[in-house]
Amino acid sequence: MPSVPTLTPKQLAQFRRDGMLRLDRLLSPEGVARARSVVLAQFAKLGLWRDGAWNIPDALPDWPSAGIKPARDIGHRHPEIDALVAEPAVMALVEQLNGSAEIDRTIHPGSQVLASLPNAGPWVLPDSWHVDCPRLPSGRSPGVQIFTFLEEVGPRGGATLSLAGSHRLFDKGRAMKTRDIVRGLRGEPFFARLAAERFDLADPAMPLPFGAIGDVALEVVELTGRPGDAWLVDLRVLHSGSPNAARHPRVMVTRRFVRAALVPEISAAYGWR
Ligand SMILES: O=C(O)CCC(=O)C(=O)O
Repeated sequence: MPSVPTLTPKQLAQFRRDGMLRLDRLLSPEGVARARSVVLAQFAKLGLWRDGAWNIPDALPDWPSAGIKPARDIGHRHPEIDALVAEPAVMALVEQLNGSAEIDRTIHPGSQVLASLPNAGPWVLPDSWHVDCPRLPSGRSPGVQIFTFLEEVGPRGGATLSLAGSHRLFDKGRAMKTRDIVRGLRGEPFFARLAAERFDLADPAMPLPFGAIGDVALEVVELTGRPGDAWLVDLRVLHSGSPNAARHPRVMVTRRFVRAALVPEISAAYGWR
């Protein structure tokens, strides 16, 4: 990956269709190493990282408990983590997807660590689909979210799940928050299947559900990857945490890049003054 990449027409078309795009080795190994050592130092204070290896207790949490609260146990405001998700390569792609360099820093000010201890019995689909920004009456995308990895996250390893294609649902010319979107989806057979059936999908070879609502193709995608890989995801895409059936913690970092020009519309959609 060049230091300041540009998305190809094929990648842009994929992003428009799926609302998400995976970029291998987007982030610098040095930046990843700095962020990883800060986070592992926090895990070490909790006794979960010792002598260069995970030290996982026998008694594990049960999903949906993650067994760790990143805000409390790791903290979100680490310059090394902020710097990782603001590397020039990231900012160049965010600008290309957002259509502007101006990022709002009030609604989602900084980066966030996403972490969970192994916590799965049978691996089941979560039922907490949500969006982090409302649908806007203009139909425009509020922005882009990056997800990246400080440890390798494989299938069923607690990755964030995203519903590819869901950014193209509900272009209804009105504001919709998560509650309205989920209510609107309830009668749809595909969504009812996601919400009601508690599949046991522990075998990573089993495909996750895919289907359609009207002419919008949808697929549940696990945002898996290795340190340095990243996913860029349209902020309209429905997503959720998922159980971690791996033997080690899931450690990811995310940041939401909200388009500054849309803050008035987002504020109005939330009903803020
Ligand atoms: O992967 C997770 O723990 C959930 C991430 C999420 O819901 C979010 O970024 O809004």
